[in-house]
Formats: sequence, C-alpha cells, structure tokens
Amino acid sequence: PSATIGLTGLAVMGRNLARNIARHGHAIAVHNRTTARTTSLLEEHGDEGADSGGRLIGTESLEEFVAAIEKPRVVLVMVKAGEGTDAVIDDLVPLLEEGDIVVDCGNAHFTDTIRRTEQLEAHGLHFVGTGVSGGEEGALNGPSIMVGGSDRAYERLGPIMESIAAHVDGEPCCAHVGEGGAGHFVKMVHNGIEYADMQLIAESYDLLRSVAGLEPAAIADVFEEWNKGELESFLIQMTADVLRHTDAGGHPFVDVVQDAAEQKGTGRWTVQSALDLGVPITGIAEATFARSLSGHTAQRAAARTMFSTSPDEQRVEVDRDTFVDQVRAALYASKVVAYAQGFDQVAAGAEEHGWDVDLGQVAKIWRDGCIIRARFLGRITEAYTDEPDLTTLLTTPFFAEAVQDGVDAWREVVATAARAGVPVPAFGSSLSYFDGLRRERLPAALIQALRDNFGAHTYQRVDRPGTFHTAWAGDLSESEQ
Ligand code: NBP
Repeated sequence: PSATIGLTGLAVMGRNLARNIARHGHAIAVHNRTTARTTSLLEEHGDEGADSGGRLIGTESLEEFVAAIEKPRVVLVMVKAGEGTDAVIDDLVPLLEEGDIVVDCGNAHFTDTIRRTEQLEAHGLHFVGTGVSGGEEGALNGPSIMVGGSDRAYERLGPIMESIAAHVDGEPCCAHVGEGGAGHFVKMVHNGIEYADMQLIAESYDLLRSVAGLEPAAIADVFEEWNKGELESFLIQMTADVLRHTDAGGHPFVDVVQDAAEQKGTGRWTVQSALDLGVPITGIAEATFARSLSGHTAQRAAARTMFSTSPDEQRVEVDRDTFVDQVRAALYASKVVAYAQGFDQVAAGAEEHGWDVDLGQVAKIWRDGCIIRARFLGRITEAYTDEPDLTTLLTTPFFAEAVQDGVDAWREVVATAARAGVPVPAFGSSLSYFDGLRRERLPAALIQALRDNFGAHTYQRVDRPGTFHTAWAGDLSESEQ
C-alpha cells in the first residue's frame, strides 16, 4: 500500500478535500462510485501535491481503493448524507480490518452518527463523525474541522486533519471536540448559528433599505464600515460584496433574486434537537421559520392582497445616521444572544450524551475556515477559558457590556421596525429572550396557576417549600401534595 489515507466521494467537497490533503504532503487514495469523477480529478489535478511530496492515487474499485491504504487504514467518506453514507459503509465494512478508521465528513445527523459508531464498533472498526465547514473553498484551502469519535482514532487522524485545516496564529481550526456523535452535533449547531447570523444580517439590510431609505450600494458601504469593528466577519464582508454586485442588466443583484430562502435541513435539525433538550434557541428557531415563511409564496400573495398598505402609511421618520448606528448595535446585541444560545445548546447536548466538549475550544476552531468565522469568537474562547463552567455567555464582562451598551438602540430598532411594519423576528425574539432572562418575575407564575386550575398540575410557592394544589372547582382551599 502506498497511501497514508483514502477518500471516497469525489463530488465538489470530496474532490477539494482530497486536493488539500495531497497539497499537505500526504499520498491519498481517491475513489468514487462513478469512476468518471476519479478520472477527471486525476486528469485535471494529477500533479497536486508534487511540490510537497503528496499525491493523488486514483483507484477504480472499492477493493483496489482499500488495498492502496496503509494499515490501520483511515478512510474518509464524503458522499451525500443519509442513504449514500449507509450504502458506502455497507460496501466498505467487509473490506476493512480491525482497527481501521472510517471517517464520515458529510453533513450527517448526529443520531445517525451515534448509530453508525455502534454498528462499526461491533466490527472492531472506529467510526469518526466529522463536521467539515467552509464549503467548497474551505475544503480546498483550509476548512474548520470538528472531529468526533474516540481519542484513539484521533491520534491517527488528528495530525492529518490539523495539517489541512485553516490556521489562526499558528493554531489549527481543527479539534477533537468530543466522543461519538459530538463532531456532527457541534457542526449542526454551527449551521444553526449560521442561519441566525444570516437572518440578523438580512433584517439589518431590510431596515436600512425600507426605513433608512438606503440603496443596496450604499448599504454595501455601511456593511464595509461595520466590518472594520466588532462585527468583523466573513458573512458581513460577503454581504457588502453581494449588495454591491449588479447583474448583466445593471440591476442590483439582490433585487433580481427570488425572495424565497431554501434550506437543506441543518437549521431544522438544530431546532428539533433544541426542543428535545429544552434549550431556548430563539434566534436560530426564528431564522429557520423566517426561511420557511419566505417560501410560502401562495400565503404571502393572499396576505399581500388582503392587507396591503400604502407606503406612506408605514413611513417612519428617522435620522438616517443615528438609525444606521442603532441597527449596528441591535445586530451586535442580537448576534451575541444567538451565539450564547448556540453554545448553551452545545453544552446541553454534551451533557445529555456524555461528551466532554470544551466550549472555548469550539469557539477557537470557528475563528477561521468556517462560514461563521468572526473576530468576536476569540472573546468567546476567552470567556470559557476564564470560567469553564460558565452559566451563560451573556453575563461575562465583555458580552454583558456589549449588550448593555446596545440595549437602548436595540429597543429603538425593534420598536421602529414594528411601527414601520418591517418584520424583524430574529431581532425581536433576541431582545425578548434577553428581557425574559433579566426579568425579576415572569408571567410563568400565571401559567402555573392556570395549569393547576384546569389540570391539577400543582405548583410551588415563593414563600415556603413543597408542592401545592388549590381546589379550584371546590372550596378554593390549598393543600400540600
Ligand atoms: P453530494 O452531497 O452532492 O454527493 C455526491 C456524492 O455522493 C458523489 O460522489 C456521489 O457519487 C456520491 N453518492 C451518492 Br449521491 N449516493 C451514493 C451511493 N449510494 N454510494 C456511493 N456514493 C454515492 O456532494 P457534495 O456537495 O460534495 O457534499 C458531500 C458531503 O459534504 C455531503 O454530505 C454534504 O452535506 C457535505 N457538505 C457539503 C458542503 C457544501 O458546501 N457542498 C459543505 C459542508 C459539508 P456519484 O458521483 O457516483 O454519483
């Protein structure tokens, strides 16, 4: 065998990941169900890695592929998540030997990863669910890599993955985030946060355009400016680039794209998991529902016809410069809330499944390579380093100050949006979440009273311990249960 590692599944992601691995001096065996993809990769990039001692080794059959890899083998699988992954695993298992490591780099659901881990461990094989973020470009030039599975598997796999990952200050954006399905769980929440981030950016754009009356090119300038401060991130810069772009006819690109956002499912998975875990990730949930609302074109058309308003009716006078700055503050505060919620979910998932996840390290490996890469992730790492058992990121000095400084502007923006009829589900729900957390007394007390009244669900009192029920249908006496 001449390859130190192998990769099967050579569509856009697998092909770029294989090239990245070869460039880093590794001899990698490559395979694809349809051989034409393998042939074209070798034709176009056959000399990849020649400078560094790496190379791509093309193989046709799965038998030839497995035989080309040194033992214990590391086999990366980069195929369509779901049935594709199961099919490849079923074909691979009979060809592998005890101690070999199968690494699923696709966007698997973490519960599938937990199932597959058990399935492969029964054969004496390691299974490593690994989240790879950064899209096509990241796969080629340095993604962010979230590795699950056992410590033992990471000893063999880790050095290769760390070498091909993005790096910040010499540190790789790759880590063994936890055992079993932890890699895919963390990747799922990463994608959920990405949904929230994009929704907040979209709401900011809508407000700057609809309320402040700025044109896309001017909004691009605003985002460019924001990218010089605390909001500096890949998505903010990309927003400036997209808003500046015009199509061949000279129209702002953002005006010619249909306004129905699609989704592949990771946002939905994040929300489903959060519901199971009981973690209020309101920012991610609202972002996911906002995408689904945008896609309900028939309902939107019906509602537009029924409830259309004249533009004058919704005109709200604002001082443009002040408003732009208020939107910036609202965006930052809402973003802090969305990330705090995402990290709460990772913590809850880790506890539920018994994974030892270092949240500071998770923030660290998201600083580059992935879609949500941002300057302020360094602050999250610092917060968890100072206090590993942090209750919520919101109360750490840096973030508390950021939210407190922005809260007046945040309220102003949400109120202005409501008056102007501009939907801001992510801004609004993040503010409500913040207010919900900081409130001395919540109306949850009334809910408890109602539950006891109609269902005898009992309640606790503020003034003494115990569980109580009031005889609502009888003499209204209170009894201890
Ligand atoms: P796709 O998700 O489009 O999958 C295409 C690949 O799966 C091809 O190699 C195809 O082989 C193979 N495949 C299928 Br489909 N069914 C198979 C089966 N039954 N047996 C063997 N191979 C099968 O590719 P992609 O967009 O490169 O994504 C790969 C993985 O990476 C996915 O899990 C995706 O969710 C994840 N991911 C993608 C991105 C992104 O930006 N695209 C980012 C991060 C993660 P064929 O050539 O023979 O049809």
